[in-house]
Amino acid sequence: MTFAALQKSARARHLSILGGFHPDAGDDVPQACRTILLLGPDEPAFWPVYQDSPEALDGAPDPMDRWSRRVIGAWAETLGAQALYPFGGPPFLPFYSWALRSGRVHAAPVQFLVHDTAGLMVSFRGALALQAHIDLPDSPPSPCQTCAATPCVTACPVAALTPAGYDVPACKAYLDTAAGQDCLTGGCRVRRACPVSQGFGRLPAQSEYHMRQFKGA
Ligand code: B12
Ligand code: SF4
Ligand code: SF4
Repeated sequence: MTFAALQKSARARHLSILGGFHPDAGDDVPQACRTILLLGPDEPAFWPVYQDSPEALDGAPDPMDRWSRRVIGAWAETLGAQALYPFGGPPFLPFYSWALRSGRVHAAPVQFLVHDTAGLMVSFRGALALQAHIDLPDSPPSPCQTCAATPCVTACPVAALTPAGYDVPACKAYLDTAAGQDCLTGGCRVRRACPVSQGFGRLPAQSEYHMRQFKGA
């Protein structure tokens, strides 16, 4: 089983392997796991396919998390792997730390995660814990190294998300205002300001789904 073959299988499920790592004793991963692969939506193909799924149409809560359990869970079974999810807590599995371990994802100046192709729009639907050692491609450097303008630092209209931290109540309060409808329906302006995010193909409707979930949380 090669990384390329697994990436092809991920894409067939409208997912993408955004990074991976070979765990050591310090990583909080399942026993006997030799490779962790982090899975995110394959953009822009993911959203229209998800919208036609039974989970998106049945009106029950947490449709995207249920979609993830079904699709990633079934794939893991065929691989003899364990499926792991970023939701379902607390306690939560340490996806933020795992993302950093992959070397494909870095902490942006505003602390959110930034990926070499997804930018600040990076997000995870789950992970596969495999017993096999899968050779992983080399990781490119962080895009922040060559981003002189750092637009993420000043993009939040109410300075709720800056290098000083994330003021969640201030962010949510802004989402309730008329001016905040742009963040609510189009996605966080900080995440959108990143030039790497802009080339990723995340659809505004998908951002709106997540922003409404976040606002209601
Ligand atoms: C709780 C949580 C939140 C909380 C608190 C965030 C926080 N301060 O940590 C709230 C509700 C505020 C939140 C909001 C959002 N979150 Co959130 N969140 C989580 C969640 C479920 C658990 C985090 C956790 O406690 N992990 C357990 C600890 C023990 O392990 P760890 O994560 O490795 O711990 C590290 C982090 O906590 C990190 N850390 C410490 N302080 C901070 C502060 C910030 C701002 C961040 C990002 C990280 C961070 O340091 C720890 C050690 O390395 C993770 C998924 C996960 N399972 O990790 C997503 C996750 C971090 N969130 C994510 C996302 C997408 C969002 C939203 C953008 C959702 C949306 N609307 O689309 C929003 C932000 C709204 C916006 N402005 O756009 C993504 C990452 C996105 C990114 N590019 O960074 C994750 C990985 C979920 C996913 N499925 O991909 N989230
Ligand atoms: S805007 Fe620039 S500094 Fe900010 S996360 Fe994106 S690449 Fe990094
Ligand atoms: S969603 Fe809007 S208010 Fe909240 S952190 Fe992002 S830019 Fe700021």
